Parts: sequence; C-alpha cells; structure tokens
Amino acid sequence: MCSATHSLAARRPTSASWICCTTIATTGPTGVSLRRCFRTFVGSVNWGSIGYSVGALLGALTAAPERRHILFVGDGSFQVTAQELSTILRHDHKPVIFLINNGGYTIERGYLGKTQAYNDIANWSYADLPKVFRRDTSARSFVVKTSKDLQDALSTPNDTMVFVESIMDPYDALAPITNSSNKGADLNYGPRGPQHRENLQLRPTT
Ligand SMILES: Cc1ncc(C[n+]2csc(CCOP(=O)(O)OP(=O)(O)O)c2C)c(N)n1
Ligand SMILES: [Mg+2]
Repeated sequence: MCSATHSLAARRPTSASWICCTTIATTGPTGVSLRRCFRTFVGSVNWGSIGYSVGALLGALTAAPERRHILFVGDGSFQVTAQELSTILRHDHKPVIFLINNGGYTIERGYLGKTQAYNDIANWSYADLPKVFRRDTSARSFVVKTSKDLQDALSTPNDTMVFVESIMDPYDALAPITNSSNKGADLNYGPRGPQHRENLQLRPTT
C-alpha cells in the first residue's frame, strides 16, 4: 500500500489530499512520513473513530471539488459509514479509494481474539458497490491481490472515480501496529490478563 501512496503522490504532487482511516500506518517502510507527499492530510488521529474517513472524504470533496482526493480505508471502518459512498456518487465526485479488505478488525487481533469470530466481518463485494449505489456509474473498480494487479490499477485513467479493493492477509500488519495493540491489551487487562495465553494475540513477526 505504501508503494501505491508514493506512486499516486508522484502523479499529483501539489494538489492531492489524503484522507485516512484510523488504522492505516502513515509512515512508509523506509520511515519516511507519507503525509509529506500530500498537500493536505485528513484523519481522525486524536479520536481514533472508525468510519470517520468516508464522511470526511465527502466533506473534503464538497469543500474542494477541483482537487484530487485519495482515501485509504479499512474494511471494518468502511462498513460503518459505507452509505456515504452513495452520496459521493450522487454528486458525481471522482476520488480514488483504496479499501483494504483483510477480513475484519486486524488491529483488534493484536489486543485479543487473533482468530476469534468477533474480529471477523462480512466479506462484502466492495468493488461492486459503486455500481450498486449508482446504476450508471462510470467508476472504475479493481480487485487487487498482487503488485502487478496494483500496477494495473494505478495505470488506469483518473477521469472517473477509481475504487481499488486490496485483498490482504488478516494477519499482515506492521510491527508498530501490533506492538501498540499488544501494549493496549496489557493496559486493558492487566499483567495477568488473558492476552498472555498462547496464540490469543496477533503479535509482531520476529
Ligand atoms: C467508532 C469506533 N468503534 C470501534 C472502535 C474500535 N476499533 C478500533 S480499530 C477497529 C477495527 C478497524 O478495522 P479496519 O478498519 O478493517 O482496520 P484493520 O485493522 O483491519 O486494518 C475497531 C473496531 C473505534 N476505534 N471506533
Ligand atoms: Mg480490516
């Protein structure tokens, strides 16, 4: 996903804004802050409120329709406010949306319930939603599983909405994310909490 961000930023270095859900890392593998690639960064960093970003995208599109808006959102976050995609399409806005489909609440698997069903969510056919919400949509949708798929999606013309559903492994998370969840569980449940039992937490790969 980081390569996608850099690639898009390179294509639109001065006018792009980046809207982000709460669990997307804002630092690339090289430690470079991706926020600097964009003119404006919008995120719910203080409140950590999932679902915020889809509504924020609509707000940013309404405020500055002439600019290019790029949303990165998790599947769990998206499902909270997905209906706003309908409003975005009704107003004929043309953002680029990257939706990370990793089968549910990956960041929560680092607290507790690595394999528990309460961290799984319904596996919507996300890339079909522009068509569901607007019959005559011109949106271009992609389901990407490999870097080649991603390159193909990034090569598409950007004169319409571009919706990229990225399929990722539920256990694929950066170490800073899992470390922070593991620490959060220690705070929540205390030193003798259930988080220390075998295989209950998603932990950083060593
Ligand atoms: C309104 C709200 N409800 C619940 C939470 C707790 N919470 C934090 S992250 C998260 C899961 C996010 O899932 P997703 O967007 O798919 O991100 P992933 O960790 O899978 O990348 C939840 C339920 C929250 N932060 N805000
Ligand atoms: Mg998810």
